[in-house]
Amino acid sequence: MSKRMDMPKGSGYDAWLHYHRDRLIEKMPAWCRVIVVHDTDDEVLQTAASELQQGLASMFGQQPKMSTIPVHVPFVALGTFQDHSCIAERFSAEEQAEVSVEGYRIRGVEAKKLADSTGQDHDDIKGQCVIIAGQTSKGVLYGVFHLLRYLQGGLDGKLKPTAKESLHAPSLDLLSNPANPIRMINHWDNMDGSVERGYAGASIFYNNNAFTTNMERLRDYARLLASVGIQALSINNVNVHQVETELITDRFLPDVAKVAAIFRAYGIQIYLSINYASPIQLGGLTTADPLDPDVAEWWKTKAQEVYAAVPDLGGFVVKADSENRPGPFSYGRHHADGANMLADALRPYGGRVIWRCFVYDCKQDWRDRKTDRARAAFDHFKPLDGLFRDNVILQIKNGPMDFQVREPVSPLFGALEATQVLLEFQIAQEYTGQQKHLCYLVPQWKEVLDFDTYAQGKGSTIKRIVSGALHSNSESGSHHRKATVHAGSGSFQEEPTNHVPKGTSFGIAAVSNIGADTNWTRHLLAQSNLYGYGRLSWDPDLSADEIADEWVRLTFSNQGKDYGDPELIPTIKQMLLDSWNIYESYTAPLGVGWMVSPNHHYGPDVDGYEYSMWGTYHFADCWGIGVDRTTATGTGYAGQYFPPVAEIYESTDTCPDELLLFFHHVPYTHVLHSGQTVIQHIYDTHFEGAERAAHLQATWISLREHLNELVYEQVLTRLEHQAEHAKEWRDRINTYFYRKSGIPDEKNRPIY
Ligand code: GCV
Repeated sequence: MSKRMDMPKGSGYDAWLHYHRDRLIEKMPAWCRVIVVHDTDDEVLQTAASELQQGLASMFGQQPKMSTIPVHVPFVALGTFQDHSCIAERFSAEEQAEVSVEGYRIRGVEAKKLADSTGQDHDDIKGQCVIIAGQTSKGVLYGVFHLLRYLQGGLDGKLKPTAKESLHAPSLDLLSNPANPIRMINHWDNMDGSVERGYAGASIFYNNNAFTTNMERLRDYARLLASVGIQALSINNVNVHQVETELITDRFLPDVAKVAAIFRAYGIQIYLSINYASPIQLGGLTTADPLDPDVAEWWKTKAQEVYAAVPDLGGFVVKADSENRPGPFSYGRHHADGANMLADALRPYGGRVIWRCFVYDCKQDWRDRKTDRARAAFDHFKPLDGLFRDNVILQIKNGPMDFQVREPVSPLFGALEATQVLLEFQIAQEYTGQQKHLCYLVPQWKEVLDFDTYAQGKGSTIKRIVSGALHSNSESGSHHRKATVHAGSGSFQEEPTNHVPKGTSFGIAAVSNIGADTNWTRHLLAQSNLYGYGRLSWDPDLSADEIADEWVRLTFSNQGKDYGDPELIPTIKQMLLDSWNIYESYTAPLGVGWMVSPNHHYGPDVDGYEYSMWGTYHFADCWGIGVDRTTATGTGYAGQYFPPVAEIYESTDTCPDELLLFFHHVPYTHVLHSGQTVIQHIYDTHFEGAERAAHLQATWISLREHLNELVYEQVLTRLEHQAEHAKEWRDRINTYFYRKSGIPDEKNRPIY
């Protein structure tokens, strides 16, 4: 059994896996007393058995026995259909076929039925048995975590807190398959121990330009991730600096291999972010030109070395030609040239290239009103559709800008018809309060996933695009590229790649929000975002409410004091559900974004980016505000969407209020669909937002007697800060727009 770090109760270290003893359950259910798992070398299956054993022991105060053969007492058995006949015989061929590679089935059976149906010698089993089955050991591991969630009372948010009835095994009968083949977390950790946009302490992977020796912490992290179905992890920042460039050399590969081993046991494949200019920096070449044969050869040799050290490395993540990082543009080449060259090097080992589409000109001239950063990803990558190798995946941020509290969905989704894509979210709250403010992001992610692009008619939602479902169903995914690429950019290869996206290299990635703080996320309630991201990437149909409900139950049930208060769970849940809207209301209005202090991105600074060269304007003057992104008079960005979405955004008559200023420049007196003017909306939302932030704090205080003191205190400190800071936001924004517009607040509230 793997060792875990011992942390005080209430520290938040165990997160949603605390498995507290439920005092309502007097004794362990019979079927939990023996775990049947066949003798196996499969590490992930061993992990699954060990997790189940530890979880049950912790919840019921009694250590289940392990058995490698079926026993004559009730039991819980786990294994794959293929390797475990005692498992396979519990499911029909059709039922087995319904389980996908990483999916699982859990079934409770009356022991009597078990005996009847098999005709085997089980007649003397009394009571119930539970079977956890998958096609692969990873599926079984996810099934184990599901069962443990169930026992903690949070099964998919659909159960009441653990009651005796829910322990009745035969009531269990479920199938669960992940919607997304890739469910990934990206770390922006640097080897000096810092984390780019990290708000929860130092890196858990590195310090002082070396790998951590604290493998227990990494293992505990792997558990958290696997428990919500994460199976891919990039372990270093996409901005690959000098030392990190050497991660793919002998200097660090033995360490990478050790980390890979920790995560492998939890079914998680690791990836490395690489420096596109490595052939120059490490190899002494004079160029990193993707079409230079020496460069291609250098990468082939490098891939051989890397895979000798870590044979199951997932592949490379690449940020190229973005924010001053090197890339193929320096050589007059396209991104398909760059990505394909790397893909060819990784192909013999089954490796993938995850190529980021966050490519834009960060040195924009404000006089040029046609250049628009929002257009950039589409303009760069749409013309390359169909030209990427089948082990290249394009990673696209959810919006066209950069993880703002509100922005539209990137129009590149759906526009790429013959290219595999990963959607990129940011769990780290870079622009959403930096884990000092409460901002449960699942509702925002749900809006993105449910957004209908109309790429192939109604129902072409983002969730169907990123899971690969839309491509599998469509003709468009199967035709090869014939179109000619426009843009005057050097040596474009016109050959089609014979690539047919089949749905295995699609999914979701997200920037991590964890660090070395004891509770992982600094703001304890921000753990809900990590949990929620995992659950949503497994099942995008879960609602934000269901996920919040699960997380709150798993985190706050049985904290030791809460039996008396039936309101605890719903109250904390409501705080989460309200929080994104609250944060949005006291920060940048109506989708305009970017009113934060430059560089560190925290706190109000309305003109912070207006007079910088990064191209993130709001164009506020004394008459109006907003960016004209229409095709008629603006940058043309609205035209990157499919109809009818393009038309909806094109006109102020149909553009949704919350995105009005993203798409249109309007006078302050413009009347919104809500009936308010833009200026009055700004005042109202900012006054209300600050009040609601204060209410979050008051609500938390009202729960005090029902919470563990450590938990109470750590969250309270954050909420106090948020309430104060929300006032600062309110005042800075309101005074700015009052002074710009000269229009007073209808309700005559104090604006300085
Ligand atoms: C890793 C934004 C962030 C950067 C980040 C970049 C990216 O610009 O502020 O810190 O760099 O996005 O996603 O590459």
